[in-house]
Amino acid sequence: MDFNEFIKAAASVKPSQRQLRWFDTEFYAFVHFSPNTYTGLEWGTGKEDPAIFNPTEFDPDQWVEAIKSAGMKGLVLTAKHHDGFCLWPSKYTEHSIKNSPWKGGKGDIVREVAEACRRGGIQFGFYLSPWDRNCPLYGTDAYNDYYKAQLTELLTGYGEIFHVWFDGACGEGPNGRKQEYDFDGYIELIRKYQPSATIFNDHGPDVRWIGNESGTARTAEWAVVPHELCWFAEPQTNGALLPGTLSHMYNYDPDIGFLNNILYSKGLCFVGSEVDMSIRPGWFYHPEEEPHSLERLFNTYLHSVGGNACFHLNIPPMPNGRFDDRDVQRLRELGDKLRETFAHDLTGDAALTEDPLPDGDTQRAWILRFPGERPVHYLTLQEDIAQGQRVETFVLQQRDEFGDWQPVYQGTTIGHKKICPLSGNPVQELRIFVTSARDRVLLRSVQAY
Ligand code: FUL
Repeated sequence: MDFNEFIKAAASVKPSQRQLRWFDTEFYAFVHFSPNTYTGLEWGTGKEDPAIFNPTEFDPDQWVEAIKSAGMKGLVLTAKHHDGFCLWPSKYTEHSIKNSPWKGGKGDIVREVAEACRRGGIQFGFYLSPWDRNCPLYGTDAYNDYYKAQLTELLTGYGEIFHVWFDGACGEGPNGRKQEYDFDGYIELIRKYQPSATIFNDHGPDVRWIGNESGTARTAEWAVVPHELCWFAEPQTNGALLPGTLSHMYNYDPDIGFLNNILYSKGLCFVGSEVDMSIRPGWFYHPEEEPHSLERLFNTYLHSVGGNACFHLNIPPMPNGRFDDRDVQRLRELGDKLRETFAHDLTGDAALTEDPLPDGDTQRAWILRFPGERPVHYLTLQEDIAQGQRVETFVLQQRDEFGDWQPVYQGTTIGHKKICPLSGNPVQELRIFVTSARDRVLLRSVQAY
């Protein structure tokens, strides 16, 4: 295999249907709710008394309404966090809401949230923490069976699931033992019962962790990554171009997917990244905390959804089971800001024509011409990633007073979506110049706001 063949193979690593649907979801909510909501902890001990869990004003419709007001299209609930407490009446443990005072032990939070999502027209998913500080089986093979039995309850009893979230957290259980997780077995079960659900994990198979919880995305974000990082995903290329071994790589490395790394990878796979962050400092509710500023959340949106990733934003309910009014207000403000910014696409009456270049494959350029001058604050580009992710670098240009093209934005990757902030000064023509790519560049859309 020569260099060109290798790069073309990398450029045609493709997402599955479920990954394409996940990318189009773009922005969805996380909800962290457990005994921690009542104790103020972030990681429960597993010894909490179920009697403390009593959300007397629980109102999942209020959650769904607030989530929708921000423009989010799904909700992922902590069905079980590290403390092992189940928000549904699992047959396999007593450590659940069935021993709480809420609804006399007859309630099911997972069911009510799933139904509220369906009523509200958003997708539902769950987080089932593999780390369990309550289950006495933890640290033995029998725990994997316990975990799979719980997974099966959630996969078969609550309708369609869009996203299943696992983290890699693996601490000690109640007996001081650590667990070897049977992720292959968990994944097999999810594929069996919910084949269209995407699976999040540090190492794939479908979606990977961006590498931090502060909402920081990379300048260049690749969804085509070494199998050495995402070993639960299927490799789609066969062998490395260069001898040697890929250096150790983890989710928080800055250059995942870069050329200098992938040349040493024995197989590349498609795994997009998720930016997960809480609206407040903690994942669980702490009354003294305030929601992050509108500006910070809006910027995180621009860098995640607009940076070839999805944005998974957590909102923690209060002990009474409702979202805090401060969070509800911030979500509404964020939604208003996003609607105001991206409501009116200016390309409706514009012409997009190709500006032929000698290479014409890995370098392509288009000119976007408006009938008159338009104030463009954001230009949004999408690659047709169903065919693979290809663009390495691009530049946006505007004509100067002599009619020559001058750069106004320098970009790296595009992928599912790139949102490029511009000055907002009136402009009649913009040139999109892809300066390097791994194979023929295919755009899915160009929009201006
Ligand atoms: C991590 C957990 O340890 C945190 O408590 C939180 O749930 C975060 C989203 O994932 O792995």
